[in-house]
Amino acid sequence: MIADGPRGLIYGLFELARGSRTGRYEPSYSRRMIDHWDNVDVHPVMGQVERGYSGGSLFWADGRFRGDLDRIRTYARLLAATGINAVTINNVNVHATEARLLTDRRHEVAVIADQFRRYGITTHLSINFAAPVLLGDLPTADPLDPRVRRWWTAAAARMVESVPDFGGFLVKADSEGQPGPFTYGRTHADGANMLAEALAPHGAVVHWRAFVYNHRQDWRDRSTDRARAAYDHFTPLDGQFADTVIVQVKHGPIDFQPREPVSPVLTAMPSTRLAVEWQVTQEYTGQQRHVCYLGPMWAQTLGLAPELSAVSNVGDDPFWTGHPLAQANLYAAGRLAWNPDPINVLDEWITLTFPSAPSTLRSILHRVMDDSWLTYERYTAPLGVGFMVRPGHHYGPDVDGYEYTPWGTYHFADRNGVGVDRTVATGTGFTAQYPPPQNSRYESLETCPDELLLFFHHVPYTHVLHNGSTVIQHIYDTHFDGAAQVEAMITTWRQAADLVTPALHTRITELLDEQLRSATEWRDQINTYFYRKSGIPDHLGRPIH
Ligand code: GCV
Repeated sequence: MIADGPRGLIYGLFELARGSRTGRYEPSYSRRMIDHWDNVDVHPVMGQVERGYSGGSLFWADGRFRGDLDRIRTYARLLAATGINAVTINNVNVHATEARLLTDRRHEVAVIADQFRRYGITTHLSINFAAPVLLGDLPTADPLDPRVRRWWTAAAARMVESVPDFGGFLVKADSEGQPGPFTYGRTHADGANMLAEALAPHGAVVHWRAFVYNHRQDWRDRSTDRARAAYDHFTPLDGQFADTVIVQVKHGPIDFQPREPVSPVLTAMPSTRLAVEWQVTQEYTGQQRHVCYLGPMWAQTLGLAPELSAVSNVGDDPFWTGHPLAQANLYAAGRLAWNPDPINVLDEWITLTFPSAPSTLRSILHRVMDDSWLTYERYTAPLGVGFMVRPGHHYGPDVDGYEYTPWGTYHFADRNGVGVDRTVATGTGFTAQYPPPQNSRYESLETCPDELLLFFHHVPYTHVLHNGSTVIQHIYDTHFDGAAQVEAMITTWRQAADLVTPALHTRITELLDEQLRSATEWRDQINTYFYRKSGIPDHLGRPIH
């Protein structure tokens, strides 16, 4: 039963980790980190947990430390059981109250770290790069200013007094309004190395995020491409980062969309320690109201970096993850970082979470979950174009929601065609960031994979895909199919009524109903939008509003 699923998961995994079944297990990734986006204060827009869909924070509520140590310990045990060995406890967007976790609120970090330590997990902290200024101590946060360097050295030393095995800092700098070294004309290597200098004597590290881009773009400026940004900012700095700096790179070049190519940064910085970042919390993949098992998507980046950081999907919800089946994503993140073989991960999760499941239940879960990522992809934004979500909260369809904003996530649909030209020949040149043979594979319409076509190319609606369909017909077909697949998930899940607890069955049934409502809305908005743009009817004559 999944209500005590975490318990089943924990016991089962301890057995696995001990190697009692098939011998010795060793992790493939050295550091396997979960990043919380938990706030201390309730943020007026983002709430207690930024992009959190599982209730409140395990650590803080309304500005106070919750002090529920039992729950934190149980959570630590659950994470250790999946193979996680590091946790960053607070949001990368570090606001004024959260900045004080580094200083006068560090005892809270210490208490949390005491719980994680019992399970071999080190505790890390997100910091605000301008903390010396924000906390009122200095007039500057210039990383080359000796006063600033002394400030960070002292802050790191005090943190280590409180948390002797302190893991280090996570930094989002010069990104989406967060401060950073650019303010002082310094590079990201200058900024990261300053923090590394403060932490290294204590054996602690800096995770420095590569998610740096201009979010004030003009759609007419076709030379600026958000997909290019991380590579353009970071690859010139390869070899300049200290040994204890880990540059943390989102798995795709833009922002956790359901389908993106693998970030080119992951293969372009051979002299830098890299971590790949996955978003376990389902911001763009159904917000834990939709079943969307992400193991197969993440598998695309396995082996490209020695470390993993995964954004948590856990909160104080009784099922931990809001949607009970989203536990599988948490499990997959830890498990794939331990052993990057995606084949049996979902099956393992089912075995460990439902230890006495009859084969009918196993088969039901597989039918509902196995292809759920592809199903989600079918009824949302087509062919890799991404970002057709409602602005702000990012749930549900709004094709033009971001099209006339400065965020740089355009699809460029007009009456002739759709997609972003990122070719060297006629577009932003992004394809050149890939090494051969991927660069030419993505550059050419002949070889670009269908599922990424609109990420790399602007094409007419009548463009013929490798599968023989046209772009417009593919849009109609996938959207009708995707919504129908959700209906089939509901029918399948009904058969589990007597095989799981009523509470679990009801929760999943309610969420599947919402998934169908939402998938239908996606289907109808996308199909109508592209029918009206293109004027080309569905050749099967299905209803388009
Ligand atoms: C924590 C996306 C999300 C933001 C998030 C950001 C990031 O843009 O919408 O909520 O901020 O990514 O990864 O820093």
